[in-house]
Amino acid sequence: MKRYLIALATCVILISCNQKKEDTYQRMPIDKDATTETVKLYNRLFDLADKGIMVGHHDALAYGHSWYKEPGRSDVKDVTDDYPAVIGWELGHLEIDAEFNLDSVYFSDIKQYIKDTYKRGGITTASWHGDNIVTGNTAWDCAQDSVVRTILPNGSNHKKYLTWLDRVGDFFLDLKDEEDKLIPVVFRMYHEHTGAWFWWGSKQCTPEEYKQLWIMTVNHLRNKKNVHNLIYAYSPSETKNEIEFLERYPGDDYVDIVGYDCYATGSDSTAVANYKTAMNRNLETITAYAQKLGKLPIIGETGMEAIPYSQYFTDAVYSVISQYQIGWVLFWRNAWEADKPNHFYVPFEGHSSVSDFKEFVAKPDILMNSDIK
Ligand code: BMA
Repeated sequence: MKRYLIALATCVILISCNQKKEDTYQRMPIDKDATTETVKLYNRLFDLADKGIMVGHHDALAYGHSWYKEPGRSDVKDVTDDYPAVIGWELGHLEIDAEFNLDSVYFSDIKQYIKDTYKRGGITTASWHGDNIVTGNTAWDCAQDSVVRTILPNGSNHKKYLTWLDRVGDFFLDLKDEEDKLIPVVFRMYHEHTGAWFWWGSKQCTPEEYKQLWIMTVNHLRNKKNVHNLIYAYSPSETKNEIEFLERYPGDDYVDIVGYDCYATGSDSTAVANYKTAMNRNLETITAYAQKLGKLPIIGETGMEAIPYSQYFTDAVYSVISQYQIGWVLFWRNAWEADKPNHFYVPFEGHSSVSDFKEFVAKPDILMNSDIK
C-alpha cells in the first residue's frame, strides 16, 4: 500500500510538473518529457525566428580552411568578429565507439565545443553520417537496398543497431552545463534521404521502412535511453513539392523542425539561377508546412563549394531567404584537410567573398551569436 501511495504521489508530481511546463511555454516539442531547458530552447527558437534568421556553420569551432584545433578560433569569427549563432557537429563514427568522428574531430572536443557554445547562448545541431551496418563501410555505401530492413525490429542487425543508438544516446546524455543540467541539441538525423547517396536514401529503402527507422530511433532514444534533451529535425535533400517532401515524413508526432538541404552546384550564373529557384521552391514548401503544423522551418545545410560567386551571400542567399520566416541557415564545413583545399562554404580571411559575407551578416534580420544572447 505504502509503495502504491509513493508511486501515485510520484505520478501526480510528474504530471503536475509537465502540466506546469505546458502552461508556461507556448509550444511543446514532440518529447513530452523534454527537459525544461529543451522546452525553453524550442520556444526560444520560434521567438528568434520572429527576429531574424540565424547564421549556422558546420564544425565552426573545431577547424577551418587550413587550420585545425586552435582554441577560440572560427573562420566565421576571423572574418566577422562574431561566432555563428548555430553550430553544427557531426556524429559519424560515434556509433562504432571511435574516439573521433569521420572528419577527425575528437568527440571529447565536440562535447567541450557544445558546452562553450551553450555558455555563449549559441545553439547546437548535430547530424549523423553513421556507417553502413551491413558492410561496415561508410554512410555513402548505398549499393544495397536492404540495410534499413535489417535494422528494423526482427531484422538481423536490429540488436546491434540498438547498441549504436545507445552510444549516440550516451553522447547526448553527457552534454551537461556548469549547473550539471543537460544541454539541449537539435538532432538532424537521417538527412538528405530523398536523395540516393546514403544507406537510408530513397533508392535504398521504402518510404515505410524509412519512417519506421525514424520512429524506432526516436522511441529508442527517448523511451528506452531516456534522452530528453533533443529536438528532432527532418531535413530531406531538396524536393520538388510537398508531396515528395512528405513521402517519407515519419509524422508530426516524431518531428519538431522541418528543413531541407540544398547546394549550388557549378560556378556559373546558371548554377546561381537554379539554386535560387530550388531554394525558393523548398522554402515555400517547408514554411507552408511548418505554418500549418506549428513546426519550425530551417535550412539544414546549404552552400556553394569554394564560393566562386563573390555575391553569393547577399544575392543568392539573402535575396531569397529574407522573404521567408525561418530559424536558421546552416553553411557546410570549411575542410581543414590538405587534400580538400576547395571544400569550404564560408569565406576565410583573404577570400574574394569576405566583404559580401560581412554585408550579409550585418543585415538586421541576419543573426549571429552576439545577436541572440
Ligand atoms: C560531406 C563532406 C565530407 C565529410 C562529410 C561528413 O559533405 O564534407 O568531406 O566527411 O560531409 O561531415
